[in-house]
Amino acid sequence: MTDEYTPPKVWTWDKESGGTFASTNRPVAGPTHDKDLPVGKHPFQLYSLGTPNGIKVTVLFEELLAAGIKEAEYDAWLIRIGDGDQFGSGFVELNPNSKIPALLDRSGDTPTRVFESGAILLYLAEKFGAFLGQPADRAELLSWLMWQMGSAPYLGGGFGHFYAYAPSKMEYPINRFAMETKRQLDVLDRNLAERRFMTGDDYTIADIAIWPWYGGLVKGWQYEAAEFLDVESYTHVRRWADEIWARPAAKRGRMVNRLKGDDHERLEERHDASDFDGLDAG
Ligand SMILES: N[C@@H](CCC(=O)N[C@@H](CS)C(=O)NCC(=O)O)C(=O)O
Repeated sequence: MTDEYTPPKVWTWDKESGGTFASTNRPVAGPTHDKDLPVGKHPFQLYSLGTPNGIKVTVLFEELLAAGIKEAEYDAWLIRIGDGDQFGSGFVELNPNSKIPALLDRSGDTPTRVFESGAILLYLAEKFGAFLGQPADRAELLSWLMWQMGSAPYLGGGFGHFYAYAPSKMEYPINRFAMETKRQLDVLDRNLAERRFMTGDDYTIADIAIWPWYGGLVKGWQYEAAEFLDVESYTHVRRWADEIWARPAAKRGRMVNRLKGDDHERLEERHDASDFDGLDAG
């Protein structure tokens, strides 16, 4: 592959693009095969994977349960995106966008689907009136939640893709997205220099949304890029990331639907609180 490319008049899908995930990427939506989703005993059925977008939701579920909200019991089923599970007919019915996480709320008379991790966080937090912070800070909460949803694709789909997953290292996109990722880390660092959590003194779904991506980055969990991005220099983000990591619910949430890591620090599926027995976060 060379760096030079002359785009044709009309783009067509005539070859795989290469790189990690190339085999499952397609330019069309919809299911590729018939497959029903499994359903467990709890009100909430989560279909996910232990990536940062998935971890947001499992951390919130574990926090809700830790706060004594028993109605937030959930089954977390594993969706192997590398194998194309997100294109099964049952999954596409829940999320026409074929991406984890997807949630089915079976607690009411009519099952309700929710897709997009930010929507799932807001849906659950509003349903249970928890992790929303002070009413006076609601605009901040929404702003930082939407900031995360809009910003992380530059970190993941931009920086992470070209630094870690693309078939070759290309200077232009790595430079462009490293610059943007560092700018975003600085945005967070400046906010967290003034506040304990993203919206103030309260730990909210804004923190839960941002932590798996940017907390994970400064903790060295993402793309083996800690040194390259000099994450050590974002001292306030590191302080905040450590404070969240000290929460048992964050540790449990990060274990759920996780494929990588030692067996004692991951749980491929979660159906009961006792599933964590004997595990530790490493
Ligand atoms: N904006 C979506 C993004 C979800 C997303 O990108 N999920 C990835 C894993 S982290 C996925 O399912 N990828 C499968 C694919 O692209 O085929 C959200 O926040 O829920």
